Amino acid sequence: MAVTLDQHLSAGGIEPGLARLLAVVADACADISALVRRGAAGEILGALESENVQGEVQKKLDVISNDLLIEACAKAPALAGMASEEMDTIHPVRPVSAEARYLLLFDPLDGSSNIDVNVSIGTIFSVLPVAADAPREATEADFLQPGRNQAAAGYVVYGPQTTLVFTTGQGVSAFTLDPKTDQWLQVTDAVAIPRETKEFAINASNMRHWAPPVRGYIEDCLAGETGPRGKNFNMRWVASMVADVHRIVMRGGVFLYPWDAREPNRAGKLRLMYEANPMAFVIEQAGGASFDGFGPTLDAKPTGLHQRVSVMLGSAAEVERLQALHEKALAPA
Ligand code: P6P
Repeated sequence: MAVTLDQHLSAGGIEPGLARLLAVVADACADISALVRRGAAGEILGALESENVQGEVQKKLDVISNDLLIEACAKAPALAGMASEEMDTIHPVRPVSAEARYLLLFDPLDGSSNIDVNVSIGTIFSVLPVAADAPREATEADFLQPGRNQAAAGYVVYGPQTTLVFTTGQGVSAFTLDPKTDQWLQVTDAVAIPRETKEFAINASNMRHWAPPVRGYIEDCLAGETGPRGKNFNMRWVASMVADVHRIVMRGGVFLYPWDAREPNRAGKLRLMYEANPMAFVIEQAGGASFDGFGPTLDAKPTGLHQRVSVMLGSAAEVERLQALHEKALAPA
């Protein structure tokens, strides 16, 4: 009989308030999975008139998923506040419990442009500790911590299977949702990303806009076995970060959404606090690496809740090669 998520969370080694919070997040994601699976039958596809703080048109399921997570997690005693891609400002939990220890950040439905065309999407979440003088009502400043501080992070991918992958800093575990019982059943508690790979994930239509280190790296991969890499590469791009990262978590690879010249004043497309940081924590805990063009993603010092960042993550050997190319480009001539 497979280990259930509840058994895994109560087996010890995870602070009880955090374990309870993770169980609440997982239950909310099981509800989101049921909604996603219904699709058009549930009259929940399509876009709203509204835009989120990113200026992106909101899908009905974006807002439904966001509200579902807020409502479910507000009841978790360990929570002092929440932040979401879909909300301009933080959502303090009121009244704050004496047991409040954590802040929860999430992208409730990442890849939502894929919803209406039935391609995998996902939820990404990050758990940060509250400041030492807690419990008190959370402020936005409490959230602006480097990803290295995370107490937990993970994602749920709503694909052919619904799979939860998360870490609390002691390795990475994966669970699959059994739709018959709504139970999360453990697939592995020791995810390990191969150091080497022959697969990269990037939106190649932006090639002419990339900085030289990224362009050089991809050109070397495309040159194949007769080029500097001495091996042929394969390319994947789902345009749903959760799906692309999950493939890398399960079989290796490298994912890039780097800075590009289309918006030179923007560090990247993806958001640091609730996309890059949680994914970087999972990837590092599974033996991979994550780089933001200047240093490890998890060391980036946040200046804003919705700030964007360049993302290069996955198999360690490839991320190290990208870091070396960036350092060489920055080195004095
Ligand atoms: P593009 C989805 O909108 C997302 O935020 C990530 O999930 C995904 O990796 C990326 O944007 C896709 O961006 O420019 O290829 O559509």
